[in-house]
Amino acid sequence: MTHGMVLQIPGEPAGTWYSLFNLYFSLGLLVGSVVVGMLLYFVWKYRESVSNESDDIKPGVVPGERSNIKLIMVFFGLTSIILFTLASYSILVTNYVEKVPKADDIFEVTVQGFQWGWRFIYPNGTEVVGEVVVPKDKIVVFRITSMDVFHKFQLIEFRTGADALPGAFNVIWIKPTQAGTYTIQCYELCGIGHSLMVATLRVV
Ligand SMILES: [Cu+2]
Repeated sequence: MTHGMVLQIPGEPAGTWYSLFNLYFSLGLLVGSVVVGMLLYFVWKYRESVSNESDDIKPGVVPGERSNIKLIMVFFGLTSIILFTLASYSILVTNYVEKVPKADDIFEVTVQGFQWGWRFIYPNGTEVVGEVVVPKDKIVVFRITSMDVFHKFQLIEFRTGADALPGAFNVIWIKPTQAGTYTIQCYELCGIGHSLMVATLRVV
């Protein structure tokens, strides 16, 4: 949920996804600032009026021995560190999101997608279509399948979801930390009623 520019994080794994986004954003901002800063500096430094008088750079002439191996190695090193950081953290986050965390008290709901709606089956056997109610501050697991064609079960605000396939179960998890009402939507074109294939996730 966004209210203006303030982002409300409803729980996990959305919080962790945002931390990954923030890492990419900060490092991208850093690299972008350096590149644009250097670009502007060189545009100023090697502008025509100066280079004609005091510098050996001439338009259309390749300069001679001007490479600075130390500077090149510094930039190579910094680039490697940045790329290694992004790659490692991306792998950690992906593994974290894909694996249900260990917990004593897991709330598990079975999800059946059908043309065109979502049916939820609670641990005690109760079946409800269109709305699922789950507890706050607990690991909630969704076992997702389909009764007909391919669908995709997506918890939009929680930034997670999985394909709903007939004859198979896909498992996702969330840990809500904010009570509220959230949107479930089918994310795979599944027929004429696809856009109406919404449901509500209520965290209490
Ligand atoms: Cu669908």
